[in-house]
Amino acid sequence: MLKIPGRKKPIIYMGEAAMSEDYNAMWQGLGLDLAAHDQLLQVLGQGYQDIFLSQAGRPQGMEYFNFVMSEVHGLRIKELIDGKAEGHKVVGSFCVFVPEEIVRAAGATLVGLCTGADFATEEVDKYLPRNTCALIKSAFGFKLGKVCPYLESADMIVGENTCDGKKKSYETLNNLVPNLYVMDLPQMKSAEGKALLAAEYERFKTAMEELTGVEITPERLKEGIAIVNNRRAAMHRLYKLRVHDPAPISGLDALLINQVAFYDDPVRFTDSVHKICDELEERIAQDQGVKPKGTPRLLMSGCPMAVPNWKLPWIVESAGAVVVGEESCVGERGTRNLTDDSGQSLEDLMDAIVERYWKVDCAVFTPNPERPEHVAEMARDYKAQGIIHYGLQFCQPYAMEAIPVEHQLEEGGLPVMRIETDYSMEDAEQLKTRVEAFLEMLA
Ligand code: BJ8
Repeated sequence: MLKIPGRKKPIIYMGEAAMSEDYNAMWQGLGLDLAAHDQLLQVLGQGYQDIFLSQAGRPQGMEYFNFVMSEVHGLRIKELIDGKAEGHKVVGSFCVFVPEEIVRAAGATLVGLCTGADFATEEVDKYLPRNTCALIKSAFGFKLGKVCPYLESADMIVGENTCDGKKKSYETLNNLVPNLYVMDLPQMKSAEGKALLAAEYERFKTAMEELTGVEITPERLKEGIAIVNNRRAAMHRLYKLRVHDPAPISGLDALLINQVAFYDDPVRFTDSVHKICDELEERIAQDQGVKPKGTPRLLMSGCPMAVPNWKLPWIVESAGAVVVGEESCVGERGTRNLTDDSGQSLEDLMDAIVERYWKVDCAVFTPNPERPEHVAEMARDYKAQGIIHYGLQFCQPYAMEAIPVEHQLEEGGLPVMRIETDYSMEDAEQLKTRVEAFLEMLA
């Protein structure tokens, strides 16, 4: 077991946390199936040990993120529940289009909902067609299997109309949860589309005020914007440090930090990101890296990777490469651009929020020319030698977009490997072979 300096209690990883009695009453109170939940935590704990803790040369600052992961179903949930007792509502989301600035302005907390692992698959098959992407199935699996304390703590669950799979599955989810709020989103970046986004954010603001009983004033909205912007700025600092060769942090650890951003307290998280950045700057000054200089550098692009979806970066980095950036909603697509906080009126600040989210280049938009440009820009900035386009099986938007993205990037001299996979480990060996062949081609 690891120990955080100055912390009396040793870190207990997810699997061991399940064995402790500390949180059982809390989990039971949330309606979790304790046996299934213990089983989930054991598997996740083991995966975490094997994938993350086995890495050599990790920065010291990762201990904080180890700790958050060790308590992601424990202490963090307790914090949320304690907050609820003081009147702070919890809002769960499946998409980076849910404007956290507004949630925070209403004194509530936004959390990402579990969508990165298969669970209760037989039950899920009763509700969703087999050819549904793993991310949507996962959300249902965690609900049906009663193993997600975030979902069960949420006072409101926001489902957004993005891809057809999500949009239609929310009709079914609505029968499984008592508190689903559906946010409509545009499909085209037209003036009408922007007006829809603005109207939906306005409707969401009213819904948040009703949920919390808090009036969203310009001052409160500015505060909300500042908290979220600070976290984004910290992530931008981290991303910039990954430009260096040798890479000061592994892609796996950087992905983990991106994932933790969806769960952790944003202010504490921001401080911890800056701390690890200080350490990485020292490493860079001494030309130290997690892998030797000249290690092949890859960019990942495509579908979001939610906790505990670590499969592909793990395969890539085990094959001898380093992932230097994520063009993903759990990565730069989700954090790119700050919200302008210079406005004084509610109207100006709400407009600024719309402007910021309007730039998110998710593949559900048609057309979506910004995305290949962003991928190319990131590949150049991070000095990536190749790009892995990652799509979840049955994800039409990213599968469709992968082909033009690949053509455009390859025309610009950037090699692309397209991978479609799911959350199972069945194709791990095959993926490893393909990744190794891609790396040989880059050499
Ligand atoms: S803004 S990427 S978080 S929608 S993988 S469920 S697209 S079929 S997740 Fe996403 Fe918001 Fe877009 Fe980002 Fe559908 Fe594809 Fe499944 Fe997906």
